[in-house]
Amino acid sequence: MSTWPAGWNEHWASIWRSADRGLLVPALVTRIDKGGITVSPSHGVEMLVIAAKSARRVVVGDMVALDADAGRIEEILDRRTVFERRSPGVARDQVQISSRALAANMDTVLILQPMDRGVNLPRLARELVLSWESGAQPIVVLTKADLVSPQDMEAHRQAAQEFAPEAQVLCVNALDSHGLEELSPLVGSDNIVVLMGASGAGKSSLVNALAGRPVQLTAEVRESDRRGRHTTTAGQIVELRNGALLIDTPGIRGVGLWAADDGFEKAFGDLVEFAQDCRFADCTHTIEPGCGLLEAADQGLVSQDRLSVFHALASELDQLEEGIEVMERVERRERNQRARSRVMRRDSAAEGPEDDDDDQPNPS
Ligand SMILES: Nc1nc2c(ncn2[C@@H]2O[C@H](COP(=O)(O)OP(=O)(O)OP(=O)(O)O)[C@@H](O)[C@H]2O)c(=O)[nH]1
Ligand SMILES: [Mg+2]
Ligand SMILES: [Zn+2]
Repeated sequence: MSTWPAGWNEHWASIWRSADRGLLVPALVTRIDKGGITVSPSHGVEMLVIAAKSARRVVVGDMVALDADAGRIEEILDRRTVFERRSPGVARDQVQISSRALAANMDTVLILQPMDRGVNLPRLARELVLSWESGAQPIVVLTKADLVSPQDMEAHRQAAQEFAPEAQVLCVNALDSHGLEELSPLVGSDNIVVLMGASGAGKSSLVNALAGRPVQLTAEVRESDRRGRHTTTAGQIVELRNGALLIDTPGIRGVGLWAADDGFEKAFGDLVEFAQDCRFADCTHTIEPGCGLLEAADQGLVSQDRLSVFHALASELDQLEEGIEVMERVERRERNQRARSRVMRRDSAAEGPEDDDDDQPNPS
């Protein structure tokens, strides 16, 4: 039995050596659910632990420093990559804006979309922006190939590829191992691979197919609206025989963008190139004459769908940025107010009648 957690390598070893962590031991976060945080300090060993306040925002895939006796995570080691989205449940116009990490340290993000419902291109674009921003390599996996005709499959593949010019797009049938010929080699040993996608997209089915055995629960999607049932409720790592680590995630409904300048530029790299031909430096690519992007669309080099998703996501990112600025202003003001009122209290205490410092015996 190895004394290191799965996924441990020279990268982590050198981070570990860079500080004195005393008796703490490294561990991999393998599962997070309502019951708590599960970590693995070495292959085959799992323990339920809590997290110190500073390590509260731990996610599956994190490498941590563990106080094994106390059963407490003391530190999250610097993440190599992290998939973050905007925190759900916060109205868009509200001042409070925050992000939520879903997984860390993965090399690859598999973005799953089922073909039987038709590929949701706006959603795919969001998932690509966040994946590129995470620092990991995205691969688009269109699932349920057995439920569509070969012609439809090819059409879906092409549409997805237009939205993912820099990523590989694969079609799979997770219920038949033949459907995985293209994908399996991409899930190599020493790789950490996270599966993202809506509930019912087939994430757990694909984990089972890649593992070659049923390790994750799966469930039928509802007939009425074709929605998934949120069968997977926790982020969870599954280790494959070749040593690859798969992170199965609960299906997420909305994919709110989080600050993602680099991710956006990467996801829309082809359009950014056309935009370099725009006559005006501040072109909004909507009505301007001499707009490189609109010209490309006219020539059929960019589809109208993609152009409108580009505009929608760009303005969402702008709004997000404005919102964050407003929030920071408000926070700064509140901080200043609190500091001022502390000073006032101190001043009035210093001047107040109950101040009888003079009567104290002089310590010197
Ligand atoms: N025909 C067919 N059905 C599939 C395929 N992949 C998944 N399914 C079915 O789709 C349903 C949902 O699959 P799951 O793997 O549970 O989906 P999930 O993405 O893990 O969903 P959540 O855990 O709710 O987020 C199940 O009934 C699967 O059997 C596929 O490639 N072909
Ligand atoms: Mg699942
Ligand atoms: Zn333009």
